[in-house]
Amino acid sequence: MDEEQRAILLESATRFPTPEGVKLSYGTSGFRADASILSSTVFRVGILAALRSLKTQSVIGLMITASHNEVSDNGIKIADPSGGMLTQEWEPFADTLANAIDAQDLVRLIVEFAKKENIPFGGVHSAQVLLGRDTRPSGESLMEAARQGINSIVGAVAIDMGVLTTPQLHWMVRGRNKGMKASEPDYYEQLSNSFGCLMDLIPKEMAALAMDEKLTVDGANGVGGEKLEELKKLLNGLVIQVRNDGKEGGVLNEGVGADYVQKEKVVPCSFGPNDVGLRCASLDGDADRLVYFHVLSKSNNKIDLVDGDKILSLFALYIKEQLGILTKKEDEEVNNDYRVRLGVVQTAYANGASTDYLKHLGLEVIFTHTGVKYLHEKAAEYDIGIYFEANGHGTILFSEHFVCWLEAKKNELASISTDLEMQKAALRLLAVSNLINQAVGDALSGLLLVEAILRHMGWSIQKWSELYQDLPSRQLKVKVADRTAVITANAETVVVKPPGLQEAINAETAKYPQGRSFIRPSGTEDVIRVYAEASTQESADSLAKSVAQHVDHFLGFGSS
Ligand code: NG1
Ligand code: ZN
Repeated sequence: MDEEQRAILLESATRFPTPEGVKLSYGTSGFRADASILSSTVFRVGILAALRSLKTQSVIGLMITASHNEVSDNGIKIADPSGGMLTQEWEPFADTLANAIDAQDLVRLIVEFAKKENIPFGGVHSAQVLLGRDTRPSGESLMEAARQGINSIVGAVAIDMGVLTTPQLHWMVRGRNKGMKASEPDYYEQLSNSFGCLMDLIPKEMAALAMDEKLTVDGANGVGGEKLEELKKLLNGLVIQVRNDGKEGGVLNEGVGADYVQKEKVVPCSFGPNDVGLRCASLDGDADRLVYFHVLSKSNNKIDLVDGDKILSLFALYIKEQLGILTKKEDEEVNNDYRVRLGVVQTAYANGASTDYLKHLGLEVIFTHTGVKYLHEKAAEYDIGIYFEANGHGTILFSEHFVCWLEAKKNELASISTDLEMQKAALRLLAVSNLINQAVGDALSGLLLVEAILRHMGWSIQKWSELYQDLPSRQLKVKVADRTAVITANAETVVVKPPGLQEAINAETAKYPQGRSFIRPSGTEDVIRVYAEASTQESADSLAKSVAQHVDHFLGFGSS
């Protein structure tokens, strides 16, 4: 790095002093904190994104969102060239940069890191960073901080894509790096075309059924609602009504959104007695999570939640069915020697009943740490990897090798086989691979796939929900003095430190039939999360409460 570059960095960094006494960590998905203290972090992540672009010689994404957190928070994360999350290898550097004490320290760290990573400054390729933000009021000024960070790397170009859902930005980064058309209209076109394909391939007997075409969506008063309004103009055979689109003054994530609906299991604002039985869906603040629900009764606000685990189960069932048709042995003319590897990835938060259900289907189920980056990485090891967190964050990954095989198969079938069902199965799987976001979990593409599959099966939301019965569960948060004092193992199901805490959890769990409980430090909030499951809601509540009391006793002050 030359003197001029150093001087520019030093000058711009002095404009973004760090707030006193704040230590930030890149966490489960980027940095998150109260928006008022984030400018310097966002500025520094802008620099990081430009460096990552130089290193990879590819387009990098930078998204400003705090997803499901309250509106006063904001956050920032990086999309790598594949469209996935920033490589975990660079996370420690992100932490170091964010916590550098002053401008001099920051520049010293950048120089050191750039040398270690051999980052090519001043080469033929300049850095390119795509920027997106959700609808949080703080987004605009944070975007400016990000731009200044990027611009302090000589030659770097910041391309502002404006207000987007998180998955749209990831999709664009992936598309650009693959040389594909990847604008916002391209996104809508790809989703609506592949949805149209799936709808055209619905078996005749199902297409003839009188199904409810209407879906009512809670937009969390965030970006998802307005983007869905765009998308729905291009859809045939599906009528979408968006509520909580943020235009009527509702507050982002306040009493609305996928996180609220999934954790509280009650109707979001602006849903009520008149909606009993309707098929409803809820997005989170940046539209990367999706859950479904239906209102149970006119007399209270209870819902039947159809969470990420059940979305996963629906997808798995459909994919397995299509693969079964495609690779059936009866057709002698077709070469069926390829064994397709289908994997399903969950976390410890997956409802135990969903895991049992998936295993009964004969599927390979794998567990990873919480956080999509871990699930995504695992799912990418399969020909088709389906991953979902219970909170509605997930997607289906198709390996490039498998998509090529599928293309070839489709052509082979069209020329030599008279088996129309096999041809349709190949076309359906190809359409799914185009519809469902390959970069990251995406509520909008997930929603279209759910809708197409329900139509394919001829199922109402009630029928879908009956796939299996969730075990009652409860989640709590406990504020502690230092959440890093908790160390876990076995995909976060066992506490290793502090000593004695796991034994206390075991003793509580043993008191309840079908009891299961675990704790882990949150990666996005300064809390310890407690999860409990048991045969009745009362037992799950009581188990969660006693485990939370142990956490409080071992580690800190006050629980909520
Ligand atoms: P943390 O705060 O680490 O629990 C939450 C979710 C994750 C993931 C991330 C990123 C729960 C229990 N945890 O992480 O699953 O979605 O946010 O958005 O829902
Ligand atoms: Zn989100």
